Amino acid sequence: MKFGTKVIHAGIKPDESTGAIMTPIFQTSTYVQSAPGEHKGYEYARTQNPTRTVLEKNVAELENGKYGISFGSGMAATDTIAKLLKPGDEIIASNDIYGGTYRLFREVYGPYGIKSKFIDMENVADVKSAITENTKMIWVETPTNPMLNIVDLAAVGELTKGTDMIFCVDNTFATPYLQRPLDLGADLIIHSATKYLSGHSDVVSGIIVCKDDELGEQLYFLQNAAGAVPGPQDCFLVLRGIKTLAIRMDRHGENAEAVAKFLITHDKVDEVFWPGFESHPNHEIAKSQMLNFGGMVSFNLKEDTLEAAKKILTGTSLFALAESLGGVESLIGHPATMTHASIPQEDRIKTGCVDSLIRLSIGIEDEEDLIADLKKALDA
Ligand code: P1T
Repeated sequence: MKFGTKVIHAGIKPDESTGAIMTPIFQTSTYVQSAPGEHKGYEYARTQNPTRTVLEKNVAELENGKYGISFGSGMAATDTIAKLLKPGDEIIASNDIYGGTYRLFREVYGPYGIKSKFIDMENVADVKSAITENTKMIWVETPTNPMLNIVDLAAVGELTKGTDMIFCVDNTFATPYLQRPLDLGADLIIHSATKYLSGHSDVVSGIIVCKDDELGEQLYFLQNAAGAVPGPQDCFLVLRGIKTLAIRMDRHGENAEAVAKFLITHDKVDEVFWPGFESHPNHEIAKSQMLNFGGMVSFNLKEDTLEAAKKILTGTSLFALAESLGGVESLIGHPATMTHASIPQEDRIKTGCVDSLIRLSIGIEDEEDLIADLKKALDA
């Protein structure tokens, strides 16, 4: 099955009892047993839920994985992965990363004795030299949030192959339509399904995918033991969103290209961060590991002040000022004060996340309207 067919059919069958073509929302907390321990594979809804099972199978197939383990948010998925580690273990993560992931590793797991090192991963030699005998996890975001740097997944896969390090990729920005990290050597994929997978800004959800039996078993154990599971209605919404993932990502990518090419011509704009530009430091790697360059574009202003950024952030009409990304509607955000405020200013600025940096989640509206909206805000 090709990808555009898989999003609609993988892991999904009409409901056996009614023929309903859409996966029913099994809004139940428990299941009746015919005798103690005799049941239909479902005992208690923290442990299993049929709507959730379909979502987990579907996303596992989209990522070319074997196991899908879903959660109530992307952060709950990340938290579950961190629970695979023990005191003394070390995580090496991209220094340009979603602020909440940074906060979780540093502020929640740091006090439990799990160290995290945040490094620039654009050059994989730097990842190699950061590895110590305590390194147990390499955590990659690519494209990164918010600078849209690209990390060479196959090269990191070579580094971790045959070692006890877990190579985890946050594939939220790319989605399995654009990039499939398990094929390039990753052990785990995590998604904030809140974003492109669901695609309509109406649900908070997360999922992990892996191929390895032992990791799959450990993660299902943690999902049930710690219980940060998604509700069935949220699973239904993510499943429904995924059906249009391929066509949405094509349009997000085309619109992002048009917006990036417009921004680069504007006098007030200093740099535009979009992996599709030939001048992007890892453009060739992006081209080789992604189908298109995704729907995110960041840019900074020649006048690098919060005040200058605020004028743009409050000057658009179609682009709504809001956290999050990956929905059909376009959003404009200010990483320094919004999504990345939990990263200390000094560390943030080093990665390029300066006060005038503006992040756009490009929706699937008509590109002319998006460009006109940005032009109006920039010209004002
Ligand atoms: O919000 P939640 O579903 O818990 O997902 C967390 C998360 C994980 N990984 C990446 C790459 C993310 O971007 C996020 C959430 N990000 C935002 C809310 C944001 O606006 O960047």
